[in-house]
Amino acid sequence: MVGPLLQRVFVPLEEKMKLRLLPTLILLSFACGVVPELPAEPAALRQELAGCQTFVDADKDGIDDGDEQCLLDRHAPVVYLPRSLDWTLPASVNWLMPRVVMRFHHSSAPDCGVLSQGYVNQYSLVSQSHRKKCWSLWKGYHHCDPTYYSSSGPWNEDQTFFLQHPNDATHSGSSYPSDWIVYGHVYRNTLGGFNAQYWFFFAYNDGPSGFNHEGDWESITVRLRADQTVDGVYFCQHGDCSTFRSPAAMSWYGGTHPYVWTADGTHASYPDESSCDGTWREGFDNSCETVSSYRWFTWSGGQAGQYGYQGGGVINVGEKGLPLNGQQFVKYYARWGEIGNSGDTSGPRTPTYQSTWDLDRGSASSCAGKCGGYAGSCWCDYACVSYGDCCSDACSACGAC
Ligand SMILES: [Ca+2]
Ligand SMILES: [Ca+2]
Ligand SMILES: [Ca+2]
Ligand SMILES: [Ca+2]
Repeated sequence: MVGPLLQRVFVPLEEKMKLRLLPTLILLSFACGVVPELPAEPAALRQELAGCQTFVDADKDGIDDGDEQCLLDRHAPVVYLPRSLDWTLPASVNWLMPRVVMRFHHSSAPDCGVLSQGYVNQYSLVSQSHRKKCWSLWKGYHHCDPTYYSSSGPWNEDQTFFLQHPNDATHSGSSYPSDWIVYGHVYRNTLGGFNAQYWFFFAYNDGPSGFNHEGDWESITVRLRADQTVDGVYFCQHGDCSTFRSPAAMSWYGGTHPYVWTADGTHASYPDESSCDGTWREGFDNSCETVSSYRWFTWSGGQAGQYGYQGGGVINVGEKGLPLNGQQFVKYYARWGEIGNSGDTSGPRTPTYQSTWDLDRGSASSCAGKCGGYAGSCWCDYACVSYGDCCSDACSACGAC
């Protein structure tokens, strides 16, 4: 007779899935109308975010969506804007879309119009398809296979959708701070804690040496340990997030909100004014300013009578393919501005398709976002305890102990 452990080794993966899904299906059939229970989170988080939980996890990352929003609000930055230097103000996706057109870039053939002004929105942005262009002696330029989609790959630099501003008036962004939205992203990190990521959106990047492009996404990421204390903050410049500061080596507002200095025109994020002013990245220029009335309080109600601007709040956009709060734009696969002569002068792609999105993300062998299932090399369901093939964090992340 073969022992249970040995048997398991020879069960094909599909069979395992069936065996493991059966109890879940039975459980679900009894649980109709009952709010599903979320995986256990560290006790410290539960205490600190008491009253936040909604018992909903629509972006399926194993973190209560209410807790995600509370974390985002708790660590939302105060941003020093260089207002006396920079004419390119922040904006939001919803502010930009009605002002632009969508086109399709064919590298060796004339571009095509896709959506006229007034027709670009959260849904149309991610539901377009367009065919490649070919050339032949008898047909000239004509559409041919394959078809490209605005919400999925594969990525092709030479055949892609992009948004285009009809004129330069939109480049200045919005002069109403209520239009300045910060896009939030919370996920499990390699420390067994959470990363709270903040994306700033500007209509235009007016960089040194002519590195200009339409559409500009910049970010910071607050890295939390498993006990929810702050490990540090990544300040990113044009996708380079190698500037990491421990809590003691940076400035805080109200104890939990990091101060960020935004560079003139490029909107890169710095931990202080001097590192911004003294870097080659900004042309060794006076690129940042520390003026209290130029502070952008990014979270709802953050300004609270202080000098500065009250922004439009932090919206949790969810995970790749699973948007929250109607932010379908996170599925948009292509570019936010006109195609330039190089990657540095083309509009950037959506944050979900930039490497920063997965900065310090828990690895595939982690149960982060995989509770009840298979994580690539180990399991995150309750059965893994008896089978002895749990991921190392199955207990802490999913309560499979
Ligand atoms: Ca979630
Ligand atoms: Ca999330
Ligand atoms: Ca930039
Ligand atoms: Ca300065």
